[in-house]
Amino acid sequence: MDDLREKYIGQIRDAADEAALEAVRLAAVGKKGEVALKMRELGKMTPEERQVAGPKLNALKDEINSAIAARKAALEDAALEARLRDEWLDVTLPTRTRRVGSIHPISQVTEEVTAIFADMGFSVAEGPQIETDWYNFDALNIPGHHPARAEMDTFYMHRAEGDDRPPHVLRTHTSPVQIKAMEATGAPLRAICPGRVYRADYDQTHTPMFNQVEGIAIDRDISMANLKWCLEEFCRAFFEVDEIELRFRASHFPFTEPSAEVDIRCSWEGGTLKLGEGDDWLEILGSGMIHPKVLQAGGIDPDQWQGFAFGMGIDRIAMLKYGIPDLRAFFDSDLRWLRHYGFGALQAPARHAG
Ligand code: 2NM
Repeated sequence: MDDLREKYIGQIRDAADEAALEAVRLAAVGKKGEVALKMRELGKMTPEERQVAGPKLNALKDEINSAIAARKAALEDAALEARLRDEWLDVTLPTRTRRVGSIHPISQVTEEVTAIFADMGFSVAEGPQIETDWYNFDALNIPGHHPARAEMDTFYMHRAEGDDRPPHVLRTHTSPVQIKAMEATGAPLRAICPGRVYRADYDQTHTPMFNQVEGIAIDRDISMANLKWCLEEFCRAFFEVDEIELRFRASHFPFTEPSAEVDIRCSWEGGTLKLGEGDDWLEILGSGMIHPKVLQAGGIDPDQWQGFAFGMGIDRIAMLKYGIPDLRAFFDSDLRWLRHYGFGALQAPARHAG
C-alpha cells in the first residue's frame, strides 16, 4: 500500500500537463486502475483482514484523488499565467505613425475656428448651399435693385421655360443659415456658420467656391464692445499670439449698421508675416451690428434685441496661419501639396489654454 502511494503521488507530482495527469488517474483510481484491482482482492480476504485493508484502500483512493485535484488546479494556474504572459499587450503604445491620407487645411482650420467659438458659447449651424434669393438677399437687406446683388457675382440656377419665379442661387455667403437659425431658435442666440460659398470670380486671390465662417450673437444689450472683445479673443487663440491688436475701420454692408472692417497689426519683416507687432495692418474680417431689418426678417423683434455679426474667409486665415502662398492650390487635389500642408488625422485642433 505504501509502495502504491509513493508511486502514484510521485507520478502525480511529476505530471507535466493535464493529459499526463489523466493517464496517471486512470492507472491509479480508474475503473481498471491498480487501486480498483486491489479493492477486488478484498473479497478474497478474511473479515479481519478486510477490516484493516478496506479503510486503508479507501483512504489511499481519497488521498490520490485529492492529490490529482490539487495538481490539476496547479496546472490550470500555470497555464493561465503562461497565457497572460504570452498575450500581454501594451495598450498605451503610440499609434502607427504611417499616414493614411491627410486632413485638408480647410477642414483643420474649420475645426480650429469651431472649437474656439464653441469655448465662447457659440453653437454651430449648417444649411444648404443652394438657396432662394429671399434667404440669400432679401432677408439680408439686399433688395432686387441693390447694387450688392450685381457686385456679388452670383451663380443663378436654371428655371424651366415659362417658370417666372425668381431662380435659386448658389449661396454667396453663409448668412442665409443665420437667418434660419434666428427663425428656428429666436433670441437670445449665439451661433457660427462655417461652409462653402460661391461667387463667379476667378483670379490670383479669388476662387469661384471658397469657405467662409460667419458668426452672430444676439441678446438684449450686445454691443460693438462685445464684438471687439470676442474677435480679439478669437485671434489670440487662433493665431496663438498673446499680444494682438485689432483696428476697426468704418465700412458698409447692407446687413449691418454700423459696419466695420477689422485689421490686425502685423509686420512683414524679412518676408515673413508676424502678427501683433510692426507697423502694417492686415484686413482679416468684416463685421457690424445686425441691421434691424435683418433681425426682423429672422423673426426677431429689433426693439427688444440687438446683436453683432462678423464674417471671414476660412481659406484666407488658413493661408495666414500656415503660410500657404497660393489660394488656388487649396482646390487642386495635388497629393504632394496635401502631404506638405495637410494634417494628421489625430492632430487635435489648436485652441488656447484659457
Ligand atoms: C460679414 C460682415 C458683416 C453677417 C451678417 C449676418 C447676418 F446673418 F446676421 F445678417 N451674418 N454675417 C456679416 C456681417 C458678414 O462678412 C464679411
